[in-house]
Amino acid sequence: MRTQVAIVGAGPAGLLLGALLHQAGIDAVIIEQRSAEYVLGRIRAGVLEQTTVALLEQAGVAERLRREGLPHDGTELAFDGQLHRIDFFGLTGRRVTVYGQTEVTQDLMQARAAAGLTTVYEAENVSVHGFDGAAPHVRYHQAGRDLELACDFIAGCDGYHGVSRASVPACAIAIFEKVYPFGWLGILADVPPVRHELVYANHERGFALCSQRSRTRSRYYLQTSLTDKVENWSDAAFWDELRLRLPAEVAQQVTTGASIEKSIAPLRSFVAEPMRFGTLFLAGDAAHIVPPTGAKGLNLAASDVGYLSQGLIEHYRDKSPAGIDAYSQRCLARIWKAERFSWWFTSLMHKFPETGAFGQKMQHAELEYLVGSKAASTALAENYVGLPIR
Ligand code: RFL
Ligand code: PHB
Repeated sequence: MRTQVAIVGAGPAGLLLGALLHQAGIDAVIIEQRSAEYVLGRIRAGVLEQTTVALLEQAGVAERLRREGLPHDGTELAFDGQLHRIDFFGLTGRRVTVYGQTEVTQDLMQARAAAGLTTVYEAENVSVHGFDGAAPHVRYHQAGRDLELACDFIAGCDGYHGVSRASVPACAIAIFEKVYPFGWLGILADVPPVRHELVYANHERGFALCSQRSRTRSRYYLQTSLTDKVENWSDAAFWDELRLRLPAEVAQQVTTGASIEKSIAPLRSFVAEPMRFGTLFLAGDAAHIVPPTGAKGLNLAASDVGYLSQGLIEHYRDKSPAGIDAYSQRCLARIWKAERFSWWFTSLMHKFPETGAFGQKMQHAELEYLVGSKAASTALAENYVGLPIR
């Protein structure tokens, strides 16, 4: 088999890249190691920046998002038993849209199937080759056969644990990493959200987040220790702990119910530089991870493939290497700003075992400054709604 762009991984980065290239008449095949059902079963991000929505529009997959996405003009911060609203729209003229990663993935998969584009699911032993020379290709095993996909370019959209970044010689790549001393326990339940907007709570028992997927489906998170296990948390224990970490007026309004999904995710900041190696390009979680506190992971994956599709379109249509040559630098400029914001927001909102009383006073002073100063609130709002794509 031969294609112009071989995409490894059918997460949001790979699927969106495939859709953007298809709109431009560029041929791409996606190779994914899991089944479509497995990919759709992963519950992850829930907040889209306007730039992500614009890319989904450009890819021709925003029809349901326009209908079902919930526009949010702000968010609430909770500390000291009080709620403080950050008015994104008033401060920046921009808003975010609440629409689950599962829905984005489903819309992209459906559009791909309707257009008759090839996605190989359940490919085993996927490996990438020849990206430092003239004959890049992807090898994989399926239904008892060894197969090869020849291509002009490889897009490594295979997430943090993928094969693409791991195939780059260690001497050619620089890794920057910070691991946080806690995780997030998440629960999904078919109950109406407690507030109209998201609530980020700093509490002495640990961070809590009230998020949502729709008017009838809620997503809640609790900061947990790294050694904690999902099995230790009954639904009842989760709801009790959540209510303890929220201001009384919010806690009283929480509607509880049976969980549909419950999982613990570790928190990490991670960047691999550069993001291009010959004809191999890394995009999304394959190149960087942010802690989820700023809701940036999915949005960065989208902006990466926005830049990559532009570069590839310039290569094929205008015969210009400018876009693909600038890819890594353009992505990284935006990524590091989102890394900084996610690290800062994580540091502000969580209980850190090692900071002690002084660290807690600093957090408190910063929270008060943040909600009391228009300049500080604007800096939060501007980063949360998403920095511009240049
Ligand atoms: P994905 O979604 O991980 O998709 C990568 C795809 O590549 C496949 N794959 C391979 N395919 C072929 N060959 C191989 N060798 C392969 N190895 C892997 C995988 O099966 C998968 O289908 O990366 P992508 O597309 O870059 O998208 C990034 C986003 O998914 C990610 O940034 C966010 O979901 C991060 N994230 C969250 N972000 C938020 O903004 N808010 C959240 O609440 C949030 N929760 C999360 C998250 C990420 C998590 N991970 C990675 C463990 C919760 C979790 C648990
Ligand atoms: C989510 O709804 O999953 C979500 C929302 C906001 C975040 C992180 C996760 O900052």
